[in-house]
Amino acid sequence: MMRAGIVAVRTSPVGDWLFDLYWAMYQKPGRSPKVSRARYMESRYRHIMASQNTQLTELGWKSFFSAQLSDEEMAGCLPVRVTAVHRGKIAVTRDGIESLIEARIPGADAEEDRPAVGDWLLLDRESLEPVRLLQRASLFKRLAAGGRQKLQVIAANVDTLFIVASCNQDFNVARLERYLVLAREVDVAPVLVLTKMDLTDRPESFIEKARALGPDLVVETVNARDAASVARLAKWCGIGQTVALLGSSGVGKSTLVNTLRGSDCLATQAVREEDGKGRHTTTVRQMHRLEQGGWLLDTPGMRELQLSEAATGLAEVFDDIVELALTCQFTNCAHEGEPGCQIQAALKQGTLDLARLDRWRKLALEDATNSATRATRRDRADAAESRGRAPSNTSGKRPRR
Ligand SMILES: Nc1nc2c(ncn2[C@@H]2O[C@H](COP(=O)(O)OP(=O)(O)O)[C@@H](O)[C@H]2O)c(=O)[nH]1
Ligand SMILES: [Mg+2]
Ligand SMILES: [Zn+2]
Repeated sequence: MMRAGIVAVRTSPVGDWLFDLYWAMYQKPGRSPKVSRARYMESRYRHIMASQNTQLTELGWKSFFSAQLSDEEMAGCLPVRVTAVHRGKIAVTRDGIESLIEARIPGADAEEDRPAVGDWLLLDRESLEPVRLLQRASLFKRLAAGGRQKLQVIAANVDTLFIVASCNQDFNVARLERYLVLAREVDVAPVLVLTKMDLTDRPESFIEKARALGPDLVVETVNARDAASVARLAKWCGIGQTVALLGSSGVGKSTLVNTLRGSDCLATQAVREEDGKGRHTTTVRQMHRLEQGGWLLDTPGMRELQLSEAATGLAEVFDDIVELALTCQFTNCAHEGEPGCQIQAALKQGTLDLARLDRWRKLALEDATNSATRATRRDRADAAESRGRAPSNTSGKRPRR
């Protein structure tokens, strides 16, 4: 306790200053200190730790992260949050102070180990050099554009995902399903935010389509330009809460950030009237602090993302289809006319929508293809080794027992 107390006092410039002043006053000959050095140190320690803890909590610090620190790290390291990612540099925040540091972390060369916005990073207290990234509570990543299947980290430690869509011709069920799969896969609670309710006579028709995406899905309809309307999103933006925004260009993500922040810090874009689409304006990945204590994260680069290794998310968003498939007569049923296919039966009965089945097929195929490519790249050695093993039976149909 005391050792840590000294560390805490010594590393705070104000603590150092107060400490020196205190000792200068009480070390004068003839004056006896009213409190012992130990008690002084302890009260300073308590005060500093308490204020540090509140500041960390405001940044989103949780027991999930503190539990990862060893005793040595507890004494020798400072946790900071990565609040912006620039080219080669990252902005880290602590105690309300933001500083730009090198993005390179020693020994962390894999793409997935690079700092993403939202990450918690340990710095050495003395040198302020990065020590290590803490394990993430959630991580959004994507395959970088181009055929190389390179992984890119987008955002870490997100509590809620605002999936943003607008009440106009841009509203696209397939795209929303894709975003939902992603949220479920990463295990981040999704909220579907329908913007531009002020521009439509029939917001109900969009709400209805949105609700059809899942029985438990939270749907909120707003005018993103109106603070009173956007206030209904406040419950996800409390102290220390991190909310990421995801949605096509022009749906109102930056507008939401600005309205929630009560400032015009982000450039929004004029929408082309004829097709409702906007141009891309957001480029840096950054966390924006809200008055009510939460953090908003605009995430360029996530909207065009491909699914990869998202089988769990797919199964959750399309649980109706997956449940049917589990009761098909053949375990490897392709649902294309095999006897005893429950999916075909549901289509005939009208309990399953063909369009929804097609969207599921498309996403499942995309996921399978990307996952396979990545697996191949990741484990070439293993793949080479397993080529020697007997191939699995893929020809005949396998009846369910
Ligand atoms: N009337 C109205 N306009 C909106 C709403 N949300 C966004 N806009 C406008 O739509 C355009 C695109 O918004 P923007 O926030 O830049 O979209 P982003 O690409 O998702 O960040 C801007 O001109 C906004 O003013 C809304 O709820 N109602
Ligand atoms: Mg924007
Ligand atoms: Zn089937």
